[in-house]
Amino acid sequence: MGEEISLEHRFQAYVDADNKVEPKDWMPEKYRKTMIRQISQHAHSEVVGMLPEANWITRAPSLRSKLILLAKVQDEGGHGLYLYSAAETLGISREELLDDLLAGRAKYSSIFNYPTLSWADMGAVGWLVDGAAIANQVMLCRTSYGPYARAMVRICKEESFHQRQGYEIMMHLAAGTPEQKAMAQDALNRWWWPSLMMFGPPDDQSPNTAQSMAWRIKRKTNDELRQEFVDKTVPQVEFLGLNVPDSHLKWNEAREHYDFGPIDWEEFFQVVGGNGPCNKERLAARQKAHDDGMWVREAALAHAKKRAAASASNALKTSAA
Ligand code: FAQ
Repeated sequence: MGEEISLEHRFQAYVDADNKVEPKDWMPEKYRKTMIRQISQHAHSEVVGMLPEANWITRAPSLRSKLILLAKVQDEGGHGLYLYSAAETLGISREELLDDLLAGRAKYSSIFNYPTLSWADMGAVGWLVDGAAIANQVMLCRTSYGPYARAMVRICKEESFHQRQGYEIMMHLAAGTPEQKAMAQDALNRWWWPSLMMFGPPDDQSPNTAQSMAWRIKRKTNDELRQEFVDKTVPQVEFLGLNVPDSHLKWNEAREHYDFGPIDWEEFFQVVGGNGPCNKERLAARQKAHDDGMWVREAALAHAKKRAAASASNALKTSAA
């Protein structure tokens, strides 16, 4: 018991000195569980996050926009893979992580439970959702768990491309016909508040923030990041000639930040609890992809077994010779 406490003190001093924790280092069990929780939720978000956009690949308005959207969605699949691998370094298998997702035990970002109703939503998702993801993930490049921090560096570079892809769509629509501008405004209206919710509950209702800040998993709180996102994004809305759907939004000279209206946390908790507009559809799509891919997993395993048996028999022959 005393030894455990002194290990915990040493661990805290180690992260306080800004060192990275690596998979084989000693870590408190709660740190390991927190990292598995956060990294796997993040991986699930990337993979489920492919679905709202995949909806528009076949309906992209030009070959160029289709290619770019395809590349973006493919990047998200890649982010999911790095992140599942990072989670696996903590001693959990990919099968367990996926079982938790498909059984509804694991969370993924609330944002992906909203529908993508028009092409302008591809603009709003890239601009706002990836913009919010970057705000959160730039901080995570300095998170204390080494494999997660390193995965984040590449992911952030790709997210910057995604954010520009979205903003470019919004620029075209906002400078287009009155109907196109109205589409852009409608998408902004629907995605603004859910994007602010992505940062998680307010700090005083966030059970994990204090410990995660102490362990340098999180470097900024949910409210700090949300404020940064609003401050950065409002001028981008103004540049587009659109309006933020918030009558309380106002620059606060004294704080040097925008004040913004109350967030509907009841809606957030409903969506996180499984009752958002698309939760069931998203999980059903993941379950179908998992079932459809079963033969690939089985074939890969059978092939790996065959190769292992062949190399074992070759090794036997060599040692007998
Ligand atoms: N949705 O105590 P906290 C992307 C949960 S990637 C659902 O504040 P924490 C790329 C939270 O898990 C987007 N659940 O928790 C892309 C906790 O529940 P638990 C994903 C949420 O962990 C773009 C409970 O509420 N990014 O978008 C949400 O300290 C476009 C209490 O919350 C990441 O995952 C939410 N929004 O802070 C892909 C980044 N917020 O687990 C495709 C990594 C909170 O105790 C298209 N994650 N909850 O049962 C993080 O930075 C943190 O986990 C937070 C939450 C900030 C999300």
